[in-house]
Amino acid sequence: MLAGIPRFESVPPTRKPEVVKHTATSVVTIERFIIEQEKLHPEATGELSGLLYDLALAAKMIANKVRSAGLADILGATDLENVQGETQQKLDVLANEIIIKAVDHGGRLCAMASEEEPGIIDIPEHFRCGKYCLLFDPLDGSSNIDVNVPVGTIFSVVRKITRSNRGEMEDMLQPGRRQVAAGYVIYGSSTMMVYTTGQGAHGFTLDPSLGEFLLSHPNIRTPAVGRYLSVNDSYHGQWEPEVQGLMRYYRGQEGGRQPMSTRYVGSLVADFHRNLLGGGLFAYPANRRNKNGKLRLLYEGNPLAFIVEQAGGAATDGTQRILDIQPTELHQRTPLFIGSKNDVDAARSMLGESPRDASARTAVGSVGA
Ligand code: AFP
Repeated sequence: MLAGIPRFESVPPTRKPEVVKHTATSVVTIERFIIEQEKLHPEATGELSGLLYDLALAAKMIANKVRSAGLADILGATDLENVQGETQQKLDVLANEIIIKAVDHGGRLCAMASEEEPGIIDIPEHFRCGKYCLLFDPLDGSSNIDVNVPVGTIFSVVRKITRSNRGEMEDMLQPGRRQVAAGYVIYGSSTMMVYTTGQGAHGFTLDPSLGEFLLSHPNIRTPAVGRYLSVNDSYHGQWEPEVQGLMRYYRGQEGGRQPMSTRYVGSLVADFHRNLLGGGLFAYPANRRNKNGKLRLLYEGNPLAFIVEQAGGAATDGTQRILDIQPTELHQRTPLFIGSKNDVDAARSMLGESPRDASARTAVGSVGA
């Protein structure tokens, strides 16, 4: 059953608040919801709304491919490697193409960047350029595809800041706090798209019989204290001592916190989505081999941080808010601690101070549950 009634906050004073109502015969499609949100901004040109529809369409096309992955010849690896030196899965390549083709011609974008491509993806010459840049991870967690584990698409939208017609590197390398929209799609037991334009985080479930995303999770709020801890424990021996201490805190072995339950899919969108709805902390800390962790700031950290903050949660690299990091390169990696606010605060408290400062540890006991 579809839940709740979204209430829009800041509305222009001359207009009554718009309320999208669910009744037995009235459902709220993602298109309708985007239009209602756009009305809250009298200055809006519709370009961002158009881009979000295009992304929803791309998501439906990818969902379709993911669903039939075992039937068509699209499982398994290609003989290509992406820019991170990782083997590209066939569905990764397909999802990348689907997104590019869904958004390159609408006149809304001036440039794109994908986790699967080394540099900026230009808008073809014969298409008009718009004022937004799109950064995306077409299919995250793709090493899980062959074993039917949920995977996801993640996207981030920023406004062009340079005067050039086509987007430049400077446009792409903006801190996450400048995002105008961000979202993800999870291809799981159902397909869901969650997005924010800075007015809350809202979730839509794909109704396969209608082929439409319908509002199912308006105004998502994530619990302040998490139940789940999502981290790959096999790196324990490679973590710095303060990260090891933080994990002991989450497990209730130090600092008096109620122990968290471990849940790790190894597919970021799946882990993040569960924690967003149920409360939890996802961590991918730096380790001795990967000094900046594994996850990418622009395609994973920033969009998910924007969403989690809109839902009342937080995200840090351990020393600063993810959304405040000034990127220096497209494929930059970042340590990531993201999820329930009190649990992220514990990471800030324990990791932001000098590792050898004993008082840092005692301070943590007062944070969290
Ligand atoms: P793949 O896309 O190569 O499967 O990587 C997935 C991912 O980027 C992210 O979705 C997971 O949270 C993380 O890597 C898992 O990494 P570990 O296997 O090192 O735990």
